[in-house]
This record gives sequence, structure tokens and C-alpha cells, in this order.
Amino acid sequence: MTFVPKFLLSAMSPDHFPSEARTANAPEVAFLGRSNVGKSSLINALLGSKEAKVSSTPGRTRAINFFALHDGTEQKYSAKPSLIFADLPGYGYAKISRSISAEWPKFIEPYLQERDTLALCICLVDTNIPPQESDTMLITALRQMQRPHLIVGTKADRLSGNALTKSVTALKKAHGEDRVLPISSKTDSGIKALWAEITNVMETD
Ligand SMILES: Nc1nc2c(ncn2[C@@H]2O[C@H](COP(=O)(O)OP(=O)(O)OP(=O)(O)O)[C@@H](O)[C@H]2O)c(=O)[nH]1
Ligand SMILES: [Mg+2]
Repeated sequence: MTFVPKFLLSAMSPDHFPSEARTANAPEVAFLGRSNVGKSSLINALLGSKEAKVSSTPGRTRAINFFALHDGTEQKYSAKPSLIFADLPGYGYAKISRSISAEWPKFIEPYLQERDTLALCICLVDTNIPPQESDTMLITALRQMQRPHLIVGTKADRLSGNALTKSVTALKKAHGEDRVLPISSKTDSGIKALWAEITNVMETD
């Protein structure tokens, strides 16, 4: 399946989230994780494009950026999107944590709690660092909200096979999850497997 991605809008408050007229109630996939974990890079790897802004400065994504994915090719694509991707601002970076934490109750919490079409939360955790408390907090909150979620271990290209296995085991244990899917946006490793999970959401919707 080929998707043509179209940037929809950037939202910093719930009344700016795209309406049914823009999304056609297509299932939405949200990308969540700490600043710099690789959310925007992962969206680009999944789409094979540079639609999402990647930055070496943590905290660059400050709003929720919505993308509509249309089935087809650049010449001919469906009017209604098949899927929506939501790139969320990162959390947990000390320098901007005050402003970020102000943003959570303002629009990120309402987004996670109330967005009707939100079908899957992809939680990104860095395989190169020990399990983070802030990630555990988010994953626990999603579990409590009964939001379907999947944990993805990013930047797996930086680790050898053995070190990666160890890291994945530690992440599973710390976050209380059965699965952590290792991926790399650099080498595309794990991207196909992640697409399979996302396609599942579309079919069960
Ligand atoms: N080696 C490696 N580096 C990566 C990978 N994914 C992202 N990076 C790097 O990590 C940095 C942050 O990537 P982003 O995709 O902007 O991270 P983000 O989570 O969107 O960050 P914020 O928007 O600030 O929350 C960039 O320098 C990327 O090049 C990966 O799979 N492997
Ligand atoms: Mg980003």
C-alpha cells in the first residue's frame, strides 16, 4: 500500500484538532515519547518522506502536527484519508520541561482522553538509555485510559545484537509491557513490522 501524506495542521488547543470534515473519521495513530527520542524521524521512515520536521535540538515539535494519509500515488489518490498520523510534542527534556508540562494539561491530556478516532498510541522509548520514569508514567496513564498502545524501541542501529536484546528486556520489565518492538529510522529495521501493526488498526476499525 502506498500512502500520499498531506500535512493537515498544527494544533495547540483542543478546538484546533482536525474535525471530521478533514479526517473523514479515519483511524488516528499518535506518536508519543520524550524529546529527541525520534518521533518525527519515525514518521518520516514510515512514510518514506520528509513530511515531519526532524531536529537535533530537543523539543522542536511544540504542537500536535496532524498528517492525513491518502491511499494511492502522487498522480492519483483517494479524496478521503485512510489514516491520520499525529506527531506529538516530546516530554522530559529538562530545559523546556516547565513549558512542556504546562502544555500537557492544556491540550495533550485532553487529546489522549477525548480524541474519539485515536486508534493506536505508539510510545517511543530510546534503546540507548536506561528505562525512564517519564515513559513509565505515560505508559501507565495510557493503560489506565484503556488506550491501545504499542511500545517501540528507537535508535536500535546504535546497539549490537546482544546489547539490544538486553535493552529490550530491561524496557519491557521497567514499563510492565509484554512487547517492545525495536526499530531504526536510519536503517529502516523494524519499519515493516511496525507497518503491519498499524495496518491491523485500520482493519479492525
Ligand atoms: N542513530 C539514529 N538516530 C536517530 C534515529 N531516529 C532519530 N534519530 C536522531 O535523533 C534526533 C531527534 O530526532 P527527532 O525525530 O527530531 O526526535 P523527536 O522525538 O521528534 O524530537 P522532538 O520533536 O524534539 O520531541 C535527530 O538528530 C535524529 O537524526 C535512529 O533511528 N537512529
Ligand atoms: Mg519531533
